[in-house]
Amino acid sequence: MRRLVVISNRVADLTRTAQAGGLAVGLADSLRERGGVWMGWDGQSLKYEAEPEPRIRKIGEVTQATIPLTQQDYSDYYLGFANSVLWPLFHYRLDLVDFKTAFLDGYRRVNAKFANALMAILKPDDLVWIHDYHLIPLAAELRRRGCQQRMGFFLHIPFPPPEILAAVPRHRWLVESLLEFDVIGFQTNTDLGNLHHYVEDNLGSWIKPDERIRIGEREVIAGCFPIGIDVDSFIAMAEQPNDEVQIETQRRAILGRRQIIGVDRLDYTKGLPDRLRAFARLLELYPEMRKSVALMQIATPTREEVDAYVSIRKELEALSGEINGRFADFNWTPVRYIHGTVPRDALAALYRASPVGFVTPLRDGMNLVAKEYVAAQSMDNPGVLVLSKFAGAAEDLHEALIVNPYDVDDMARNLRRALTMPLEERQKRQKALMERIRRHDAKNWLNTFMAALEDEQTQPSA
Ligand code: ADQ
Repeated sequence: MRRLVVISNRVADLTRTAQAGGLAVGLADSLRERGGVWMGWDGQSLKYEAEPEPRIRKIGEVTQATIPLTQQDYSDYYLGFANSVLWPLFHYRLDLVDFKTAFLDGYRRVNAKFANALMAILKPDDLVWIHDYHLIPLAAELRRRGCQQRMGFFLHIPFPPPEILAAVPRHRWLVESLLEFDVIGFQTNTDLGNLHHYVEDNLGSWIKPDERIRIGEREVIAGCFPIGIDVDSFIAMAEQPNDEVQIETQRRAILGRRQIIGVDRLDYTKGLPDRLRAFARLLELYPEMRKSVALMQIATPTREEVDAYVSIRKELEALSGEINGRFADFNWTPVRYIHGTVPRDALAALYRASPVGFVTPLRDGMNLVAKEYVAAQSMDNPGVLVLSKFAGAAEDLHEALIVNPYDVDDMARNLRRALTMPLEERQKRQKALMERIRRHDAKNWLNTFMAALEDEQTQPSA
């Protein structure tokens, strides 16, 4: 088996169990299984000015190679181009894009830095798999340095329609850089279709009947590879008794209360304010629900140096206070808003103890929380997943209650439907959803992407 070298902006700590962030979770699950090298920023050090050597550490079958960034890199590349330009742009939020030429320069500089560090590690026979919007120009940088290895790219977030992409300066350069990969993977057919439209309209490339993109003399495989979770290990975690969660669940059972759960990174793409409003609307429209239901929203802080993240945090704190102020009673708190990260075993137990999983992003590449919620349910008495139609997961998880995350009334009605759904219907939906998350699990994601990457019919560019 050829050695797999994975590169992502940040390398997850494989020794920790609490991990917030879909890329870290998805990749860690897949890499532990196959082994290989994982290179990226260590997520912490910002001190070195000189070009550093990667720091190497072996954890199980995975060799981690980490490089530090400078403060300037962090500001321009990470907070700047990646998270103030590409992240909002790719999530269709042009109103939040904050473009500066210095950000673009930083983005190119750090991609060049990653390429230099990689050149010291790569062996001729390696398969190179690069992840996410931070590193789109990395293949081009590596090719410039003479790299001939097969290179794949997976985009964890959505790929926007051409008319949105066209709003950012140098969008053509960005897509041309993307096309330097041999294999480009997307979460959904919608994302893949958006790339097809862009290359046909702007680059004069064409899509062959076998779906490969023809650019001059080269061919690129672009496909849909929906990411999944390690279903069995999640089930095992959910089935393990967790004392703290169990005590809390028993208390709720005595009081005749049921829990709706939301779990997210605290991000403006996740639709959190309207999710809270929808819960309040449920209490308004159906007063009989008061005191019999509560919303637990767990939100991990991320990217707090970016202004848009500071405002979403304030908005949520105010909203949860407002809803509690309006509806709470001396013995009932409608919204429990937890600003933090929960260990994965506790998370699994919490999903299992919640009759409704409420997942309402305004736009999301896939959304692994939706899949984790399904995996955690017991077949005897499963909960119901209420899922946004704009999550990539909705392209497959048809048996969830699919909602419009911009329509508060629609979400409130579906919450009620979920809370009053007969057991037989819940079981039927759960069975179908479980089959779907098994079909597209972490292993399948890795294997299908690897099969495309190992397909030698596509020649790397000279
Ligand atoms: P994210 O935007 O981070 O991922 P998601 O797919 O939902 O979104 O993954 C989040 C992961 O972090 C889940 O495994 C979840 O359990 C965990 N997590 C989130 N909040 C947590 C908390 N408060 N405590 C503990 N754990 C928490 C990006 C894309 C997604 C895509 C993934 C994978 O934005 O669309 O599904 O990558 O490709």
